[in-house]
Amino acid sequence: MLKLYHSPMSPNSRRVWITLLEKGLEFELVEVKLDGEQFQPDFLAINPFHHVPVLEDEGFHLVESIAILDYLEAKYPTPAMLPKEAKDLAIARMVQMVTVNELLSAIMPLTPQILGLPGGDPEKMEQAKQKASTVLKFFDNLLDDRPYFGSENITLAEPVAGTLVPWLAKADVSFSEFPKLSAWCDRLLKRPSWQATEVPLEVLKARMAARMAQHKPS
Ligand SMILES: N[C@@H](CCC(=O)N[C@@H](CS)C(=O)NCC(=O)O)C(=O)O
Repeated sequence: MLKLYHSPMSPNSRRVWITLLEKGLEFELVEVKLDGEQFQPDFLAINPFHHVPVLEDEGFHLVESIAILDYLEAKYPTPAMLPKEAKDLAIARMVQMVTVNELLSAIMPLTPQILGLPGGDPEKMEQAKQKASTVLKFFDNLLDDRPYFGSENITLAEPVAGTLVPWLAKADVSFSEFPKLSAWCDRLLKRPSWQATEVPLEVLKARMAARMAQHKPS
């Protein structure tokens, strides 16, 4: 059986978890506590970069969430989660890559605000919001009359962007100018796969507060 090493705190793990659910696959979840378990020799033997997610399939270990999604699509092609037509495929891929390469790093300064915790540099937070708005506008323009990016059905773009974009509303990033993207967020948040993998804000908050306290200079 497929085995997913993950942390419920990890958006990168959640992409894979959602995709496994959307594909209706059977799998076992193994939680890796990111307070040190990722550095244990047993885990480093399967991922020397000490990151979740890792997918195990018949003794084969895969790292890197996007590579894992591609593996799942190739090995379990039904239901299809990548568009076939060139332009639609490019749209799905762009959404994945822009999320990873532009949005994720840009919004790090917003983490305290997203979680409702004190702190954060106001100037950096403002810059992060501007960058986030640029990405939201780009995504909104990519959505046409179809409910998902380049498709009538959910694609591999959704587990990547859709586990990050909806959180931005919690940092007061306005969606009012992006109605298609806003409707897309609502659509995803209603899906059983999103609901089954959502970590309650209070849990995230408590874990993040504990981590920040651990790293505070004494
Ligand atoms: N590029 C990797 C990134 C994975 C990653 O950064 N995972 C984080 C959790 S979201 C992690 O395991 N952090 C623990 C650590 O760095 O020790 C992927 O997409 O799978």
